[in-house]
Amino acid sequence: MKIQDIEVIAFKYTSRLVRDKEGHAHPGPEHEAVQTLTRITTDEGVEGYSFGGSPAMLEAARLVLVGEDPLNREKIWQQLRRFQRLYGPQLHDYYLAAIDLALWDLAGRFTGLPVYKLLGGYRDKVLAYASTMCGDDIPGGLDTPEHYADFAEACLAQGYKAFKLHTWMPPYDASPKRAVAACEAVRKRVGPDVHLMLDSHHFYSRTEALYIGRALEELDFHWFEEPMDERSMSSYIWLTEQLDIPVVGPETAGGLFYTRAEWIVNHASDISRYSVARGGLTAFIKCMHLCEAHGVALEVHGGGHGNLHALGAMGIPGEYYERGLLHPFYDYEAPQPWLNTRPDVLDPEGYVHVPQGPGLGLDLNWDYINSHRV
Ligand code: LLH
Ligand code: MG
Repeated sequence: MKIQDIEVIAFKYTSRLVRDKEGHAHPGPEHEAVQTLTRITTDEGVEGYSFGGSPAMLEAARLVLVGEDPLNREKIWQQLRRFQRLYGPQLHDYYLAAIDLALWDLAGRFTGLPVYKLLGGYRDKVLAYASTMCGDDIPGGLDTPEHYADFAEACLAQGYKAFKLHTWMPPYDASPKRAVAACEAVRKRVGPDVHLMLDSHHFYSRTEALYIGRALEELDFHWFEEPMDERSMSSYIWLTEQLDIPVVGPETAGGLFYTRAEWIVNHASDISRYSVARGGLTAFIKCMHLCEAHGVALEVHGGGHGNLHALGAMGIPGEYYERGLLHPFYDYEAPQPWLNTRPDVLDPEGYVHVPQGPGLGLDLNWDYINSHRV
């Protein structure tokens, strides 16, 4: 089997998410947005799909992919990784992820197996935590500590067993005291037994992060995520040394799993963090094994089909699926029009289930996609 082509399909949809001046998402008025889908085709008629990807990546991707056996994922990944040196932004880690995930999808469709079984299945469901959007000033939204507590209560009633606050970030008042007040209100409301996590403003100073971390220890929080600029690994070494609460990271730092290796050997965090969005499943597996070899847990960043399959194949914790981002005024459960079924339906016990269809299990609504192409 040989790859014939790779293309990017772009289509319009109506979004209710708006970005503030620092790029964080909040509920807002309806507007038009564009979603992309990467497609890889072969001479045997087998195809693979993944969300994401950009026309910018196609020139370099075609040089590597066309004529290659699509099952040679490692060979293709290594070539794309080397190409990143010269092609830079055209082969961003996110685009590598789209290509690699489409190849995994293709392999799954070819064999008739869900991707997590191809990887080596470990579990077919995983507990989800409710992950909030960042704080805002929308009355009754995520505008006060008490409203965070109201929302946590609503999420637990829906079945979630754990809740992660993203507290306020600029342009809103991101003072450490305000972040702690929201955490206090939520802990008071949900009682002592619920796992709570904080993902705060990502640019606190060392002393501000230490102040918040110590408060979270008092409140028996489960982990503390990305409170400082991750480009300063020494700040995280400093913080992790002083806190008992597990510090989680790095999440957004570049450098794929190589950076996670550096953080592990330098004791910069207690729990590592990775997403298939950073170089794809082929890169994710390398990170997962790296963590396992060092006895370090790995918490997966973000959701979607690829991350669900990764969680299904992880024998190390990986305790939770991140479901969100959620907000009292945003209907996360509403169907995505380009899918017939969403991948991460929450069951009453608080689990999401790994898709069982072949490949990534994308249940694409082609009528919608084709009639909204741009
Ligand atoms: O800053 C944000 O908007 C969020 O932190 C976002 O990046 C979210 O994906 C996250 O951190 N989840 O864990
Ligand atoms: Mg985070």
